[in-house]
Amino acid sequence: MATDFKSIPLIDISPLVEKWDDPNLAQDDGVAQVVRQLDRACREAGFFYVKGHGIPDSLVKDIRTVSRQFFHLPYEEKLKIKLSAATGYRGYQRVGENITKGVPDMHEAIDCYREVKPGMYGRLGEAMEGCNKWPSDPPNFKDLMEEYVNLCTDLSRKIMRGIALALGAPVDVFEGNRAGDPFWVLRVIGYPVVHHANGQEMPKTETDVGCNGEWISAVPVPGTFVCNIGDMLKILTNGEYESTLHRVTNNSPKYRVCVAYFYEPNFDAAMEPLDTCVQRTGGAKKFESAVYGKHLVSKVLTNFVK
Ligand SMILES: O=C(O)CCC(=O)C(=O)O
Repeated sequence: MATDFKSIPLIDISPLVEKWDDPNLAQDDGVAQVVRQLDRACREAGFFYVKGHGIPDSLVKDIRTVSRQFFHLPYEEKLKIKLSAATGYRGYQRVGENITKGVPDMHEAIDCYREVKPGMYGRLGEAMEGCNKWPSDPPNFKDLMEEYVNLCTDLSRKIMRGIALALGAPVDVFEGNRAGDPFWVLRVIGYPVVHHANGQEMPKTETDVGCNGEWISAVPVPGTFVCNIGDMLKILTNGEYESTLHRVTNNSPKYRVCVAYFYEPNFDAAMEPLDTCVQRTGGAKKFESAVYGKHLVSKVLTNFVK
């Protein structure tokens, strides 16, 4: 549970990234130190920065550039890849089309998911069936994003190995039937500048993380990624780790882009508290079993203005 943290921890995960498939991972001193830091960050903040992640800065820079280039295109051009039920909820959405907790979000975005072939998950997966909608302009957008997704998926698997050890669970507890075939989500998000009635722009803030009724700013730290815990990990850990409320406001005088990658369980996996975590939290399951795909579909079906 997020407690009284004052800043978001920064963890150098390079020992874990280097040794993630070493059979003696749990015995390595460097890895053990990373594991302790992950555990503390997940327990106290629900958020952490990672450095030493191995994803090249040059790729991150290119991802940022093509995202800006896409959002800069005329609206009619962006609409060529418009998101709808027929596209499996993949593609472009205009500012205000996405709704969070009943309130329209002040952003435009391209939503992408692991692709779903017809019939792959039966009735459960029908709403998400489809291929991603990539723009033809900029021409290298699709290749760059696919490369980025692959690297983020590999990196997330490594971090989840560290989190498995932090929980005292088998190192591969988040693989196989749980998340061996992760249903990743990628959101390429653009936040326009918000002008106020008197024409003034507000002072710059970034992503904020909630702690005891206050907001802590997640300022960008070069060479790092900000990671946060999602609802599925909260269930799996029987509430040992909790997802922390956060908000994003673009009060800067510049258009802001964020390419958010979400590492999710297998689409058809039943999420329920891990035995290890149930034992560590008093022996009673605090959450009912929930199929991830069902949770996702109900969210997606209520996420957009009609
Ligand atoms: O724009 C950001 O910095 C983060 C986006 C985010 O948290 C989200 O899409 O859930």
